[in-house]
Amino acid sequence: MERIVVLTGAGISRESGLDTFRDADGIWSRYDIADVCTPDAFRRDPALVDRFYNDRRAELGRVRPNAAHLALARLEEAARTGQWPGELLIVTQNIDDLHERAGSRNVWHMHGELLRVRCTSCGGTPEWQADCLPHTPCPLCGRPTLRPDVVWFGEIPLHMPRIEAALEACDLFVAIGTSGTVYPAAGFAALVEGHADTLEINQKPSAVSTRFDRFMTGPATRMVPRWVD
Ligand code: BV8
Repeated sequence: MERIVVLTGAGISRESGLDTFRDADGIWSRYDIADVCTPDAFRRDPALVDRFYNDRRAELGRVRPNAAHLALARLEEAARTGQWPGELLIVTQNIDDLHERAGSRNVWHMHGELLRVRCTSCGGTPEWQADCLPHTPCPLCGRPTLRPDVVWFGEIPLHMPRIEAALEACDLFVAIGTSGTVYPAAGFAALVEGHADTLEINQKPSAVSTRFDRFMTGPATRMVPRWVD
C-alpha cells in the first residue's frame, strides 16, 4: 500500500487562469502582504481586505480545474475503486475549490477556503459565493462580524496535527506548484526526510528543491498527468 501526500500551491491553478503570488505577474506584485493578508490589515482596513477576497472569489467563478487537478482526482478515484492499491491525500495551500471541482474528495485546505467566511462573534463558517463586506450580517447570528475564512500570516494553519501525522506515515511526498517560501508548508519535505521518497513538480526550482530526491520540470498540466499516468 503506497501512501502519497501531495502538497499543492498556487502554481497548480495557474493554468486555470488564477494568478500565483510570487511570479512576476503574481498577486504580491499588485498588493502588499501587510495590507491584505494579516490580521492587522483586516483590523486597519476591513473594506480593502474584503475587496481583495471578493475579487478573487468572483474570479474563481470564471475559471475551471485544469489537467493537473483532474489527474490527481483520477489517481484518488483509482484508489477508491481499488484499481490502484494506494492512498492519496491532497494538502493544499490554495484557497480555491479547483481540486474539489475536479472530483478530489480527500483535500485539506491548510490556509482556509475562499468560498467560506467565518463569523468572529458566533464562530460559524457559512459557505459564501457572493461579496462579503464589513457590514454584511452573519447569516447565523446576524452580527456584522464576518471575515474571510482564510489563514493570514501570523495565524495558525488548519489541520496541522493530522497533516503532520499523514507526513509521518507517507511513503511518497509530492510538492506541486509551490515556491517553498511559506512555512510550515515549506518545511514538509524536511519532515519526511529519511522515511519517504520526495518529488517536486514545478516550472523552476523552489526555495526548498534541495530537499527533494526527484524533480519534474514543466507546467503542471503536462507534468502531473505524466506523473500520475
Ligand atoms: C504560522 C492566505 C505558526 C490565503 C497565505 C521566518 C521563517 C519561517 C517562517 C516565518 C518567518 N517569519 C514569519 C514566518 C511565518 C510565516 C511565513 O512562512 N512567512 C514567510 C513569508 C517567511 N508563516 C505564517 O505566518 C503561517 N503561520 O507560521 O503560524 C505556526 C505554524 C505551525 C504550527 C503552529 C503555529 C501562516 C502562513 C499562511 C499565510 N497565508 N495565504 C490566501 O490569501 O491565499 S500564504 C500564501 O502563500 C498562499 O496561501 C499561498 O498558497 C502560499 C504559498 O505560496 P505558493 O502557493 O507557493 O505560491 P507562490 O506564488 O509563492 O509560488 C508559485 C509556484 O508555482 C512557483 O514555484 C512557480 O514556479 C510555480 N508555478 C507557476 N506556474 C506554474 C508553476 N508550477 C507548475 N506549473 C505552472 N504552470
